[in-house]
Amino acid sequence: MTAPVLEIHLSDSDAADALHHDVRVGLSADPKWLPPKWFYDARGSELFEQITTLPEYYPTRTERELLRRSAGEIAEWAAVDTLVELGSGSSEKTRLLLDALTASGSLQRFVPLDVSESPLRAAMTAVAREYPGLAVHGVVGDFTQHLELLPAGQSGRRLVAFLGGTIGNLLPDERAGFFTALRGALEPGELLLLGAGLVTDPAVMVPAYDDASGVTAEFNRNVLHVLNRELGADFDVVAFDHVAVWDATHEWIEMRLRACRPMTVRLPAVGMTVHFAEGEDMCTEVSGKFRREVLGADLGDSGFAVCGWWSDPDDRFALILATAT
Ligand code: AVJ
Repeated sequence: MTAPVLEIHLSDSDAADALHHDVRVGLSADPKWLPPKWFYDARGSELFEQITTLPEYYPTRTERELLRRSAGEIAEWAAVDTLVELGSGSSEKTRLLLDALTASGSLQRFVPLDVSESPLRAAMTAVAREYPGLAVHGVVGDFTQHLELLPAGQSGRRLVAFLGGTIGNLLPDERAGFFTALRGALEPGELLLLGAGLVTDPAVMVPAYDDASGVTAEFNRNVLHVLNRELGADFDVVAFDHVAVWDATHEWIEMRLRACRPMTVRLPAVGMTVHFAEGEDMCTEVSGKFRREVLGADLGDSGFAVCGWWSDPDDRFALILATAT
């Protein structure tokens, strides 16, 4: 087994600068907001893993089933020598792709990219142990910034997996920018495998983001623990209620934290004092859900051609295979 390689494009001080910037912008806006990537410290990553096992949270198990059905066909599409995974987290479902791609004989390397170093290291170690012939090359980075730094294919093509519905966390403009940047980082014939949540019944979608056992609420509030620790802030974390709403206009689930009383919060590291009115909402995540035509058009506009589409019988989630044209 070759020792895994870890490349760091996001140093602790880059991450601190980015957090400071996002907090300055988001907490001085009206309404207040924070980008969802700050959920994922070690504790937040662990809470997200718990979410994926909740009965209400259908995306993970639906996507896993779709991967099980499609992995063989995907492996037949092209001789892929590198599997890149963006926002890889635990890379749990990725094993289905790794199995199919190693069985087809062409895969040499796995490149997981994530913003959060410790879960990335854990995932790399586990994958390297389970797939002894595979080179594992992790990248600590942000998929909205570091796509051009991805290692090139060696002798064959790369398949870039962007799973879990994380594409829905980008706002429409950011999503278009992401597809264009990704297309720019790929050679013609290289592949994108995208996992995306589909628009379905709000009675199914909302509970997935507001589970009965309160794990998602704790995940949501975790961002305040991150700000308390990283910025010396004094959020009274338990004084914020978890809220999940379906926004039918934008077709996204919005997670919010609602102040249950008036509060003044100090954030010394960014020199801010922020006031919350009783009942004031701060947006912490949008999770977009998609319609087939819209995704196909977005991909086409950025230089991808859809060559495979798998969805579950209830049409709640889709896996889309696209080639760079
Ligand atoms: C992994 C980012 C796609 O939006 O469904 C889960 C994160 N947020 N529950 C999602 C999440 C609340 C998840 N993504």
